[in-house]
Amino acid sequence: MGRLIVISNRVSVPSAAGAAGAQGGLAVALNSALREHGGIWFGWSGQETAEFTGHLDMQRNEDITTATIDLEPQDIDEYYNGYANRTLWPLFHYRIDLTEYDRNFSEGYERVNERFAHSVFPLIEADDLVWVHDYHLLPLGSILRGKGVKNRIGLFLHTPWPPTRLLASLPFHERLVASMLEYDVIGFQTTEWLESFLHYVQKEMGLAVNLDNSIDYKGRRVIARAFPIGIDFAEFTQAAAGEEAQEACQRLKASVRGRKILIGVDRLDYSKGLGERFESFSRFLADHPDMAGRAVLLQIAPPSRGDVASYQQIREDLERKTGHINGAHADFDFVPIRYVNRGYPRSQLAGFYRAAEVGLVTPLRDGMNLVAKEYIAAQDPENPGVLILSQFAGAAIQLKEALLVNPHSVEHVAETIKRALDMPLDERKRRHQRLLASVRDEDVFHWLHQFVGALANDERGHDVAPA
Ligand code: ADQ
Repeated sequence: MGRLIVISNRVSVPSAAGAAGAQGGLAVALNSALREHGGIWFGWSGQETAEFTGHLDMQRNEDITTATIDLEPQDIDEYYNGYANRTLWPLFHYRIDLTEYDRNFSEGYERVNERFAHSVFPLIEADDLVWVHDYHLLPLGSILRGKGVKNRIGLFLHTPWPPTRLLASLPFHERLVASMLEYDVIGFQTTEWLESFLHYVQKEMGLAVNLDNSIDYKGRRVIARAFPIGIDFAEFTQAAAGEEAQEACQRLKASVRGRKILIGVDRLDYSKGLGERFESFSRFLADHPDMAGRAVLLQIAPPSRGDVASYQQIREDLERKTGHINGAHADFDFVPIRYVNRGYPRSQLAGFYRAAEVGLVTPLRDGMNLVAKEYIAAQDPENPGVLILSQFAGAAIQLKEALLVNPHSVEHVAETIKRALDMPLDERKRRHQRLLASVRDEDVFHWLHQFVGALANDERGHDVAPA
């Protein structure tokens, strides 16, 4: 099998991103993938340049070779802050109210995808498997095909795939999806997103879907499948057992002086349901006066995409809400919500998870959600905490023994917090055991092998005769 050429919007090696904060799940997973396979990780450096030259900055860092390009300010505005984060991200998270349709955005998106293709093209050798990631780069495969790339090219989408009727509101949606059919493999986090995609292909494009979920299109066969992403379980459990984690766990526990801890860890994003979560916690405190002063919510939320107005808005909303709730429930020696806008090293994060009796993972919509899996991996199996998980996170399909909630229902979440805090040890252990098995068995390497296996498999993906 050839090398892997991984292509994603940003490139983030551990030493550079490390404790620095908003290191997304994608970064964590891809580092593990490249270490195992060798190859190159290509993407945007995060830097701007006055004029795009296509110059590649190649570096080798902790066994991983990266190649990055700089983009022009207009590219960053229109492609990254624009089409990716003001059009596709909200649309793919069912937030049509926040979705902006701007012709400059879509032109910038096309242009930057062209620029990515132009720069990565010389790096691709005959046997390489090309693996494109996420909503920033949906048309990249078809642009590479236009340049004559015959390699196997796969796409993995980390976000949900929206229902057909929502996607149909996107101008030129047909062109975007048709370009995706130039991949050999298209991977989704769950069968729910996969089914939405297949529905679109059938209803909007009039294409037939074969029994194995492959689609024959213009003489090629593309396979669409669900590949649920996982965490680096071994690394994470090791981090959780380490000294730094234990110290973080003890420090957090000491700081709450015997109170119960609920934890939330999310990028500051409107899709994560933070406002609803804070309100649910407030409702829980109001409904259970006996719990007043006895439970603390630690919400860690490093800011992301701060150049986009909806992210500035959610940040302001949450600050206001935190102040309001703390004002209503605080006492001279107690603040119910600790709201922290910074990143932590993974070992400390693991310690915080372990200290918490309840993990609150309540996104309104999420492709998968790795925090839910990290919370489970970090628990003490002899005295585990309880995971409260949104039914709208992709992870809910695998983590059925969590307490599944509707994050929009403040009452339901509030009641579920009570139930979690009251749950007897034997039930907590029983649920945790099953959750742990799933997080352990379907880890990031499982995901990697499944996807790369499907991508490398010529038998299932070979070209077919034009219809
Ligand atoms: P994200 O939306 O970023 O990822 P998630 O899967 O929860 O969401 O991953 C977040 C990662 O960032 C976790 O590994 C978490 O530990 C880390 N993190 C968050 N806050 C942190 C902090 N303050 N300090 C340090 N680390 C922090 C996207 C999709 C998800 C999908 C992933 C992977 O939106 O649905 O699960 O990609 O495919």
